Amino acid sequence: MRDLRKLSEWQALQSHYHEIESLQMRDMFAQDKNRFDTFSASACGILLDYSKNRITSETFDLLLALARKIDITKEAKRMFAGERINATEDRSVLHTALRMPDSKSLLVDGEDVVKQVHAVARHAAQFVDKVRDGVWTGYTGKRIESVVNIGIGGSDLGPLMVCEALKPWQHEDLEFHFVSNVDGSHISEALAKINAETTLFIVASKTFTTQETLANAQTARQWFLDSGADNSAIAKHFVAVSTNEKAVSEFGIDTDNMFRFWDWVGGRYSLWSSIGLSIRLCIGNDNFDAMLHGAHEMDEHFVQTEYQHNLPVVLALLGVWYGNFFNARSYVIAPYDQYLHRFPAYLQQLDMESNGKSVQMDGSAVDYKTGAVLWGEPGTNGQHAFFQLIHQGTDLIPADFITAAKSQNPVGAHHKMLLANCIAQTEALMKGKTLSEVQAELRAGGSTNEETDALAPHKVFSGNRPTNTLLCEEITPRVLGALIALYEHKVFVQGKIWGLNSYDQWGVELGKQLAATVLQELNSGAPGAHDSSTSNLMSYCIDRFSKAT
Ligand code: G6Q
Repeated sequence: MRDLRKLSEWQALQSHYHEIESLQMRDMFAQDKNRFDTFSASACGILLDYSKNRITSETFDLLLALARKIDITKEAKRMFAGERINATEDRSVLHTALRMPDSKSLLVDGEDVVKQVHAVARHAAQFVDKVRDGVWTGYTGKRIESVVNIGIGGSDLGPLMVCEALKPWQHEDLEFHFVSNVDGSHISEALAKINAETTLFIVASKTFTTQETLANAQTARQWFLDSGADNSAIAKHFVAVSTNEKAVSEFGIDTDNMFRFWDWVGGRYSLWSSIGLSIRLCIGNDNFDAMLHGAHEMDEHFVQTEYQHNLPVVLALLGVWYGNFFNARSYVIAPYDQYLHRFPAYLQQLDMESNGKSVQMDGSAVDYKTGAVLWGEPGTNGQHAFFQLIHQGTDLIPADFITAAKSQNPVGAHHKMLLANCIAQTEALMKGKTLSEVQAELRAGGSTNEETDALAPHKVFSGNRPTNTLLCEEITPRVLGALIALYEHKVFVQGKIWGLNSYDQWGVELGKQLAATVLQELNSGAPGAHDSSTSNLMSYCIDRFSKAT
């Protein structure tokens, strides 16, 4: 067992924290005109400004020393080479192989996985071209107009987030729906908007055993048959993305229409694989390839770049700095880009499912905090809602602001207003507003001394609230690929520092089992032996079921 808190590098950070805890960023900026140059880095089209953090050069050196101690690059190379770093599932973790160019090769257990990846990608690309060009038609000969991706968790959040993020690249004759929730309202709302003759359903499930996805897929199939189509038409309208050929076939989908991937692709890391079929259909193969290319560039940056200029390493170290030393328990993602509105939800799964763990690789319990609660909404909306707490609440909540200099929809002055808000928020969070500044402002506005004394404390902003800004020229497929890979590797680095297996998800597996008994008893109308809360909740529902019929 590695005792993180006993490492000399960790203890040095702990003592240093007490020394710099009260330093104000506004003073550090005033004293060092080059602070931005010192604490910013660029790679793969992304500028990371991390100067508005509560760090000095010494802090940063100590954080880098921790990264060196953990030997992040060595660990990353083990992952990239296909070592079975997901020990609890005895699997390699090779989402990086999904974006390697076909000129490369990677032998894992004697197989060249890059060759396999590109063979499957070609299969998907051919299908995608046929659908987008109207060559693949529905059973009545009409071209496909609607695509419904049925999947949940990693088989939903990534594709949905990217299709939204890259909407300006969406095929103009195709519309997309994503159905994930087992709540019948989700599939019903989608089915109400589509025409069976012109719809393609993608059933996306790595295991093809996930209850919600199978229930939604069954409902979609029945709706399709009820619309007048017969079984032979299913092959034209239902395709699967899975690693489980047997279950796909049992469901009734022709395995010729199945797009494969591998158990070494984790669900939340799978958008680069066949799980990205809906993305390919949405933005086309060339744009999908550009996204892969951007991600691959970030992979290379991550393994080749020294730590102080390495974007994933820097972001990860800053997260550890606040989480473990300042005891920050949550972390905000604020994309100032409406198309990135699902990015926080996507990152929530990526980060919290990967590092929401409390045992180390060897099973020993950690005695330090691990993954933070991650949340967020696009700016400027967040400013009119939860930003109040970030500015004046009692918690320290670090935030990543993500934006682009160019808009996909340059309407009037909108984009400059968006950027002004984004930049001004980070400045305000850093500087705050002191009591004397507030008093001077109030007096200048004509307030009496009494009024000033009463109001001033409410208008004080402590400031010193850390932010990173991730700025790019434009959110293109390539930049988005790099941005996603950046966060994937940030999660990897933090997982390594905390000694976790970031690639299993036993909490999700539990959820997959838990409902079975309750469902059986709801069906039978007789709650079994449970605690009084569980029994009464079930009885309430059973009672209402009978009244409804
Ligand atoms: C992701 C998780 C989880 C998974 C879903 C769907 O890393 O494992 O979110 O993606 O539970 O699983 P299937 O793709 O197997 O249906």
